[in-house]
Amino acid sequence: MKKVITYGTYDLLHYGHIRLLERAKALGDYLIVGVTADDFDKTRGKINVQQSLIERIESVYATGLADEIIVEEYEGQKIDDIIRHEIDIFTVGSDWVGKFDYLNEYCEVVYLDRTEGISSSELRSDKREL
Ligand code: C2G
Repeated sequence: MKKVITYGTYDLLHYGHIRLLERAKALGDYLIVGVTADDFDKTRGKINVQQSLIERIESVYATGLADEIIVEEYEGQKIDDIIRHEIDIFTVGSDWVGKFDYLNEYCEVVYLDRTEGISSSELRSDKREL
């Protein structure tokens, strides 16, 4: 069984996220999605996340694409997860090209094309204008 893992905040879940999850799922047989904890997002500069961790997990769950959902809480967790869950493929959108090459030591790394024209940041600013 080929196991795939991907990570993200998934704030205000949109079709860019869904397309990413669909293609991640298609890379293997079992998809694990790591949803970032609020505190972890703050440490990596994401300070304007609108939805709580539970809401973001529920959105990912509702896509029906994740076989398992975990929470990403600390820097360096990806390596631990890949080892613990015996992951074959780590995947993430192309906005991260090169950033996760260090994981090649532990599994295959695949960058999927990011969907143009949609982002959580834009949705957050639209919300502010309402
Ligand atoms: N994504 C995409 N197209 C978009 C927006 C996002 O393909 N228009 C992808 C991102 O590349 C990522 C996933 O959807 O693979 C989740 O995006 P975010 O919620 O913005 O998460 P991100 O900050 O990219 O976190 O440890 C966290 C991960 O490194 C990724």
